[in-house]
Amino acid sequence: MDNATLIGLYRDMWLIRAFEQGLEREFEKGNVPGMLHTGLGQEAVQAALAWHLKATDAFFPDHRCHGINALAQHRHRGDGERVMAELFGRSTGVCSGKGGSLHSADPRVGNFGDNAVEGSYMATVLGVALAAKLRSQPNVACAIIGDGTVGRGEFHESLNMAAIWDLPVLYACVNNGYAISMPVGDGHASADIVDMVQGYGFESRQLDGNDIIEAWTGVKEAVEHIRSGAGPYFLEFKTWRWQGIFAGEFRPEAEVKYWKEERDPIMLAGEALAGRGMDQAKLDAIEQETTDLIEEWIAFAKDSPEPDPAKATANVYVGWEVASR
Ligand SMILES: Cc1ncc(C[n+]2csc(CCOP(=O)(O)OP(=O)(O)O)c2C)c(N)n1
Ligand SMILES: [Mg+2]
Repeated sequence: MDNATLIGLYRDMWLIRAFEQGLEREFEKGNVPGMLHTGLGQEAVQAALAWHLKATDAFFPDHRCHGINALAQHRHRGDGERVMAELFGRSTGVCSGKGGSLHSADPRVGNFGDNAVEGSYMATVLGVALAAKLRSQPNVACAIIGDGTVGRGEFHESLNMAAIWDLPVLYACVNNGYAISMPVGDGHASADIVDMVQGYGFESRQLDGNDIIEAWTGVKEAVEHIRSGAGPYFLEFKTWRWQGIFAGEFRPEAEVKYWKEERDPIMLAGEALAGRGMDQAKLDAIEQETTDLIEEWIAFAKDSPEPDPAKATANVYVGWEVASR
């Protein structure tokens, strides 16, 4: 990886972290409605995916994917602040404030949205992939899923159908060690998800999800494979999320310390850049610039009007409006 790419990814990871930390702060103040699952600690996975996916591809984000949603919006439309406004439930949001965290979508940037039923888009992604294949488009349809999704029926139905129809699907499995507080090895037949995928007969690889160079290179190879028409590809990113899913969740103290202090993906990328001769002042400037940009996005969201109640049913169902409500 050349220096310019590594610096670009370092910036993207800081953008994600600043986005999530700003969001978390505002959530704690009561300014962000609904629930909040952050992608803190998993920035390298999202930055690597966002780098290689084009606006003409499709990705289905999971519940921790504000980062890739914001990066795609920022990169392809120049309006990342509209993802922030969506999370604040404001009319300027990408879904006019109706989507919030879990339903934030904008197909113009390739974001086909999440929903509250974990694993459901493992089925939907097949349709998007089949459409690309029938139209002979070199597009990738990507499902970003947590390790918890592996226990759902749709997971296996999806992998089987992608295999027999040779569909251009990229499965990006974020194995962060737990589904709520269930360790992966307790909830699934194998703690290494790639081992379970072998039987479907297509390419699969396990990557260090906290090493941006390994994650970026792995996604690059997978995307090139899919665009060439060679069929589906499964990537398992081994990583760890900083946030427990609820306050009472138990994870051993030594484990928390290890992942935060020794395996922070941004810290590791900073060390790699320092090893290539980049001075600390330049790294600090990237952190400051991205944090300042996110504060502008938060201010935009806060200054934006609440949605008009008269439009509550607009764009919910195609061609169906309840004007009287
Ligand atoms: C079908 C379904 N079952 C249960 C839930 C409740 N739920 C929300 S997040 C979650 C855990 C998901 O774990 P994982 O996929 O590993 O993602 P992580 O939160 O670790 O990133 C569960 C069980 C849900 N949303 N949908
Ligand atoms: Mg998990």
